[in-house]
Amino acid sequence: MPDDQPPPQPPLVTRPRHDDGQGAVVAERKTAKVEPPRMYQVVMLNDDYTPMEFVVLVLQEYFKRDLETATQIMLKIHHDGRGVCGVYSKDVAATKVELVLAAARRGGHPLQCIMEAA
Ligand code: TYC
Repeated sequence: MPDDQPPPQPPLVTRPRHDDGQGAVVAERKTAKVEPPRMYQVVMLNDDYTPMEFVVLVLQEYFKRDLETATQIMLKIHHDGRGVCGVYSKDVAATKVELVLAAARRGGHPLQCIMEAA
């Protein structure tokens, strides 16, 4: 299903109901199935220039990680090339990416951050 589309409506069914003696027919819609919202992981990418301390600060500030967890995530990114900072609804993930990129720009670092469907 494309991402921004509302979920498809179930078909309208018409069936006779409450015979009121006048031949009334009531159209009803079966209860729509509600899907849980899609979630998105915010992924940070490694580079050779952004200081490790800056990445740890970003993980603490924008992803609410404690120092130890932030350090582990930073080292994972450093070694594997990428790492998940957190998983959020679409709007929250997009905002986090913007905030991280803005902070990196302000600091003059090439840090890259993306979001991916979880
Ligand atoms: N590789 C960087 C360094 O050695 C550290 C780093 C970690 C950069 C994670 C980006 O997302 C990143 N200074």
